[in-house]
Amino acid sequence: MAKAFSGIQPTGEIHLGNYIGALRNWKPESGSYYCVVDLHSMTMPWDPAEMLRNSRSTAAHLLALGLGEPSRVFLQSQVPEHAELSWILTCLGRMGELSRMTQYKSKGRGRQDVSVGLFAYPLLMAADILLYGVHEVPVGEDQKQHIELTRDLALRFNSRYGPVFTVPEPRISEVGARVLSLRNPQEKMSKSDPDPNSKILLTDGDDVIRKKIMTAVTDSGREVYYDPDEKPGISNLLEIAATLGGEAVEDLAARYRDKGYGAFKGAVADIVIGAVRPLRERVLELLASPTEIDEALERGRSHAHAEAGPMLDSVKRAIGLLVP
Ligand code: AQP
Repeated sequence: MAKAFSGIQPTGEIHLGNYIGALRNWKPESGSYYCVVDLHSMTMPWDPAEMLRNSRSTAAHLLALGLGEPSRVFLQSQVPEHAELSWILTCLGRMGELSRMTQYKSKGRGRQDVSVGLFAYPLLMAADILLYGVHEVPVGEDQKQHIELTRDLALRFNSRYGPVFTVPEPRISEVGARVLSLRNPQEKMSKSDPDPNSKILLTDGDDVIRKKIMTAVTDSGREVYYDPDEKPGISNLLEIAATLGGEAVEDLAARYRDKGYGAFKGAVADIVIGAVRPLRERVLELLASPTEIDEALERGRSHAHAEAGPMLDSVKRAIGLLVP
């Protein structure tokens, strides 16, 4: 398995979209790094106490998934090479290509009151990835464009200054790459959505999960089949249950085609509860042990720094900066 890098923002609690789209594809391979990208979560206004709480909690989720060993989990802000390489890439990136990023277009374009960080953060994301020389970046569909930018920057740098960077590939699942909000299946499930019923958290109890699924917004009609345009709500539930239950979407849809939405939603709830319960138990156990989290983060920081430092030195030598 190729070594991988990926990151997650501490902008709220981890939800099923994060798990299905990204985390379940993160493997604890030696040489892989999984990062709580706290600097990314500063692109929108933030609350310092929440930032601290969410950073630890996000790290606890990653550790509970077994990603701390032999791969590493660390906090982005604790490895200063990320911010430093980001500046170098800021001078290589172009206004035009950053203006085309859909996340910036949806949240910030045309507004004067958003941060410069919202425009520039894909360059920080490129720095995160390129520091570790990885081939693979397992992410959800919404990050595809940012990985393409990362590839362009790596190729541009290598052709101007010499072959320093590995050019990474996105790794995106075919099913479940874009899990949708349970309240509005036109939007993706998102940590920063203020409606708690829009998302299932990995720490939600069985009853809460069942209630959120039973009340999920679905489409008109009563037949269960997969059609993301005509039936986005039902298709979303099909994708969720198929990925977690290890079944093909078509087989699941065929079994419930004529059984009505109520029976189908009940079955989806059973599958989700069965998948989330063991994760929740591990996360809660770890959250009760902050010293264990901090010690794992310190080990992660030290490994990440040991790898990122020499890479940044190579970049600096290539571009004509004096390395002390
Ligand atoms: N709904 C989703 N379906 C599939 N994958 C998803 N990811 C995020 N949402 C979905 C993937 O999870 C990883 C971490 O992404 P993130 O930290 O940006 O998560 P978020 O929930 O999108 O967080 P925010 O703060 O709410 O961000 P915005 O406001 O931008 O939506 C990534 O690999 C991502 O693809």
